[in-house]
Amino acid sequence: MDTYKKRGRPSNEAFTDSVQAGDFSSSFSSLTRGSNFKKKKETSPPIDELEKGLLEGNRSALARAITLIESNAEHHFQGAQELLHRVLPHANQSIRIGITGVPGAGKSTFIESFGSYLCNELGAKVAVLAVDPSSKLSGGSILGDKTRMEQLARNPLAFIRPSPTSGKLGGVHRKTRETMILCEAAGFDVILVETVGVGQSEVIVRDMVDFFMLLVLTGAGDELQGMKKGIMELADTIIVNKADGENKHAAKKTKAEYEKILHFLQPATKGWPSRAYVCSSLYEEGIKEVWEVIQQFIANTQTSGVFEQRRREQAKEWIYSMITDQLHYRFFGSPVVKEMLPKIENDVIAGNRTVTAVVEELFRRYTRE
Ligand SMILES: Nc1nc2c(ncn2[C@@H]2O[C@H](COP(=O)(O)OP(=O)(O)OP(=O)(O)O)[C@@H](O)[C@H]2O)c(=O)[nH]1
Ligand SMILES: [Mg+2]
Repeated sequence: MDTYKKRGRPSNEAFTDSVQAGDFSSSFSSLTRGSNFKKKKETSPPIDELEKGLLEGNRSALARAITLIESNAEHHFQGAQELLHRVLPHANQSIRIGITGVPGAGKSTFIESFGSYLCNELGAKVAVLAVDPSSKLSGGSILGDKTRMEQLARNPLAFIRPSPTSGKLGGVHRKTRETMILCEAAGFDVILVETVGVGQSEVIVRDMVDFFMLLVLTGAGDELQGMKKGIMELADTIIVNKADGENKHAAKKTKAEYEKILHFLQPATKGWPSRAYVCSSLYEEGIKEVWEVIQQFIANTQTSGVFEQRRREQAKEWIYSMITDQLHYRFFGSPVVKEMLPKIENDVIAGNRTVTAVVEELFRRYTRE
């Protein structure tokens, strides 16, 4: 997989994904403009046009389709699902890569270098998504990401999308997975998902990608102590970033220390012993080597069948996470639960009733609703 044959029509338009999540009406107005479009109450999105644009690899159609997926409005939900249904046969063909690491590890800078390498050297179409459950505001991390991926954002083969926010029709989880489908349908070859490794998000992302990498920094002694073994067990490779200037030597030492630990851990992917490497995202050193590791990973796991097996398991896992999402939103959104909760809290805090008893009653009333 040295070079990429372009699927769909290559798109030469400049990166235009400036639409904020939730702002759907303004984002698709250009599609309806000129077609007797009178200001009426919000129209259903033009699914046919979105589908066509998407399959042609048109990035503004992709941006609008993602906005539709991200919309929390009920009347967009059906359209979004219809669109997904139609493009589903064109999905599933990209390589999905997750990148995690503590804030400041250099994830965005790595993606800038790595993504540019894939686009410029291999002619690959690269989509960048972010999962940031901590971001409450729509497009919370776009500013940081766009300034740190300036070069990539201007690349005609790249597409960058900030974190979606959650809402009653499903959380960040659903939106990111569905966004991946849209990107694949639009002919993107590689999907990079950035997530801050500080909580649950890395587990969520591990469950939606083929290859998962952990970016770390030098000064390992303390960090290695503090780092949860769990996150290392999720990683298919550990990359010690910022291996440049005076830090180069320390980075190599850190790499050796991580390798020692990895040796004792259960590999994240069956049959693939995770290794550590160094790179400098800022100076674009070691970037090509990371891609070589990924290629090797793909070749190995495709041969062994682990690649396909993981995708099948992920699809199954998706069902259950959707169910959990739905239960959560329906339960906490129900009027009876909303009404009962404050009183129940007081009762428990005051020691008048047990938690088991109140939760039991809550569910009884909820299911009768
Ligand atoms: N010297 C050096 N600095 C780097 C390198 N990679 C990133 N940096 C710097 O480290 C800082 C943080 O980089 P980001 O790419 O924003 O880190 P991040 O992991 O995406 O951070 P969050 O998105 O906030 O979690 C920036 O000032 C970068 O310029 C590198 O390879 N070498
Ligand atoms: Mg970042």
